[in-house]
Amino acid sequence: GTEYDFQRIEAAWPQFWDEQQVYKPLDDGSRPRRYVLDMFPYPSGDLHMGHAEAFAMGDVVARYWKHRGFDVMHPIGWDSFGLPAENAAIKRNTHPAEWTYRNIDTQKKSFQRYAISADWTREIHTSDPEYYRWTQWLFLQFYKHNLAYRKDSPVNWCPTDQTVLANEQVVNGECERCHTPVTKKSLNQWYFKITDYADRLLEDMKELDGHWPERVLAMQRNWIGRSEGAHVNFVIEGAPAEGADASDTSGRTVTVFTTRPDTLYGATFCVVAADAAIAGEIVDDEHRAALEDYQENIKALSDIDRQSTDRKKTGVFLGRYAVNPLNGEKLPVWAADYVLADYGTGVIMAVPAHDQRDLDFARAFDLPVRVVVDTGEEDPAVSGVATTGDGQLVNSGSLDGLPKAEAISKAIDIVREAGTGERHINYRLRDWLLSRQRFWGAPIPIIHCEACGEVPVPEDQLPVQLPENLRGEELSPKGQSPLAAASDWVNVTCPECGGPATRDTDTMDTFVDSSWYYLRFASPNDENAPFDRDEVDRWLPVDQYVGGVEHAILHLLYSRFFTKALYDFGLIGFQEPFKALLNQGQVLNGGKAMSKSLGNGVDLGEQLDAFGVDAVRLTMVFASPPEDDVDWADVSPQGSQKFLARAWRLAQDSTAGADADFSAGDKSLRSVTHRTIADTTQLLDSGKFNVVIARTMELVNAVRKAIDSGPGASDPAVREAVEAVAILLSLVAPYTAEDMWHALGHEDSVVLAAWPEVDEALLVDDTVTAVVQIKGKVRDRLEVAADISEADLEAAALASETVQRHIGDATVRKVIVRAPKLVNIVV
Ligand code: ANZ
Ligand code: ZN
Repeated sequence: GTEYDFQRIEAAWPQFWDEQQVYKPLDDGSRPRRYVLDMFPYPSGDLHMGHAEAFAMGDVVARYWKHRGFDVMHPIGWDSFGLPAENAAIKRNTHPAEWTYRNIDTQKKSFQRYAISADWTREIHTSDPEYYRWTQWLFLQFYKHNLAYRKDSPVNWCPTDQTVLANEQVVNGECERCHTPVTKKSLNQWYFKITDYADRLLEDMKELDGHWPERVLAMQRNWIGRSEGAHVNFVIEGAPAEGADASDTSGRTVTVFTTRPDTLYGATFCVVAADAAIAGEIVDDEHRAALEDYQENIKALSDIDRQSTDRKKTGVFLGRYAVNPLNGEKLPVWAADYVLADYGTGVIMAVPAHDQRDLDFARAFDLPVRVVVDTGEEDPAVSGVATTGDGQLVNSGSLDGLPKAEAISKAIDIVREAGTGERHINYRLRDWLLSRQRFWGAPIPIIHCEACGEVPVPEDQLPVQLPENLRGEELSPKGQSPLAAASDWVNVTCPECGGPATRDTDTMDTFVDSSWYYLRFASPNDENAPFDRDEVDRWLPVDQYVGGVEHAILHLLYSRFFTKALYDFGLIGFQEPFKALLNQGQVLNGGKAMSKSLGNGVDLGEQLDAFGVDAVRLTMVFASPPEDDVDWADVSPQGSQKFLARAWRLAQDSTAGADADFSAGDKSLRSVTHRTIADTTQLLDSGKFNVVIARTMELVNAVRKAIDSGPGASDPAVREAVEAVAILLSLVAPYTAEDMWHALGHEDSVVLAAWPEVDEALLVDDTVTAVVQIKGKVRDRLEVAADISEADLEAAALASETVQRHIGDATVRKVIVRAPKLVNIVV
């Protein structure tokens, strides 16, 4: 065709790419391997602007590395278990699989139109029995290694979704999906013991430094929340000993976690979490009713509310006193909500002078405030502001005079020697609550037998398949898993004793599915194992992972935990799954995230219809650095389309044949081309994709100029430059680039084209701008060789049409030449 027609081009190449299997890795060891992975999509309906951006970024990397001679694996699959499918099925009286697999069909077509360089032969679905069989198998490995266990615990409960939520799924006290305020409920739940890995998860982040976004590392560090301090034992006088009858009065030893053992002399009361079992165990009879009232009142509060500094402090006295092991002082014991049951030991020593929360509490209940670190600031009892900085210890017996750090060490020594405490490192990280009372997930492969207890489903009986006959309302949660109602499915014989037994009816958090999928891509059809060790050794870890910052904590932390555990099980040979991480920005519209309620959504399909895939992709990449947001209101897909047409036209115009000798081409265009390749190579290596597009645009302008008013369309340098343009464009505009490549006479795909080699000699910046003055006025500027002779420069100046026009009829009296920068003509 003679006009740039994106519809024709989009129709022309997909079949060719398929036939040539251009996106399938060779996997023959002839090239070094690289693994590029986009966070796999949830099949929510159809591709949207967010996918379009994320996948455009990942594709730049995958395609670039391929040009650079790597054997690239760039797989794609579906995170296809999850609540939306189930809710849709309930509403439409169908099975979640129907909604899920229909969405996958639609979305896959869109992905293919969007021309991601994905190897579709490796496509996986986490909701396929062929996949979740191995999710279950992996669960059993965790179980066998004592990393999966059940316990009764207060859990976050969404009354609307009727399901348990992980802490992370509670956002500002609300269910992240339906925004219902979350309540607490005590349930027997499955957990993964991720806390065993807290230290390694933290420690190994060193390897990721510089390769992952700093803010993601910071978020993970914060989530793991390592605190150094001490455990110190206090005896609560008169309370029953642990496990003893309520009538026992021998005293209860409780342990507090403190990061400030130096302030032990400043403790003026103790606080237990009001909802911790211990509160009810130690309270005296007189105060029991008040405690129970209080417990009822705080039930609905989220941890965030409870710890909020603007909320008025509340609590109840328990009628007991705890003995400070350092000085024997008796401290009143309170129960309050600002102390959390599941952090540290759930009991604290309160030091109001040096901890703001304790100070607020002390002021609310008129408890004493005693300064033990003199920081030189105003007395907290007066100012209402706790002092937390360094200073000299006072009112602290043998600690007096020491600075904070030394006092911390010494206090720990003292309690350790007295047998009443020890150094302790505490983590904020909790074990991973993985069971869900929902249908559309991988069933937990455990059988409960009255005689044998928990019995793992024998591996040869995996997968434990979801029942296929449940529909609509039968799937709706009723406080227990919908699976519990499927009695045919639930009732089984015990694999150990053959007696009657029941299946576990919980399904796994879908984060379990996504914690190992990157391994499955190495051998997606393996029927004997979750993954083939040899393939995994060849391809993993992932060289470049691409996805949204919304997964900064959970998915990445869980995947890192899985990798470490599988390493410990001897199943893989590395401990970090993702060597490098790119968080692409969001696509906004009018400066705001697109949303239904704002009515500012942009439909990707409409954009693709109007401007073509390549123009949309190019716009995404050109708009900003990959990690920044793109505001669709500020960009111009029309402009991108025009640019693509201009670039495409160059390939139509260039007439030098495939056998052209580039070295014979026009030198100045050649140096622009080679400078562009050298610079864009560096820019790509450092992730500045938007600048690569800008440089490609400049190169296109230079070629146009060379064709129209330079050496002309047949110059080999023009062909060389157009080839470079096609290869650069193939990173973001695969259809246009392929069409250009073939217009240039190539028969293979541009996807497979080698990255152009830079001729260093052409990079030497050997032209300069010479200024031509007539009677002292600048009249022209000439691009000349840096080593031009005075005579040549004078001749070039006098030959300039502009200069001749200015000289007119006048006689040239004198020409002063200062090569290579200046020519001064005196007339
Ligand atoms: C006495 C003290 C004095 C404290 C002082 C701090 C400052 P991070 O750093 O977050 O680990 N704490 C311990 N367990 C708690 C719980 N379950 N709920 C609420 N607060 C709890 O915080 C550790 C500090 O938080 C601990 O050190 C404890 O107060 C409090 F000048 O002990 B500290
Ligand atoms: Zn049994």
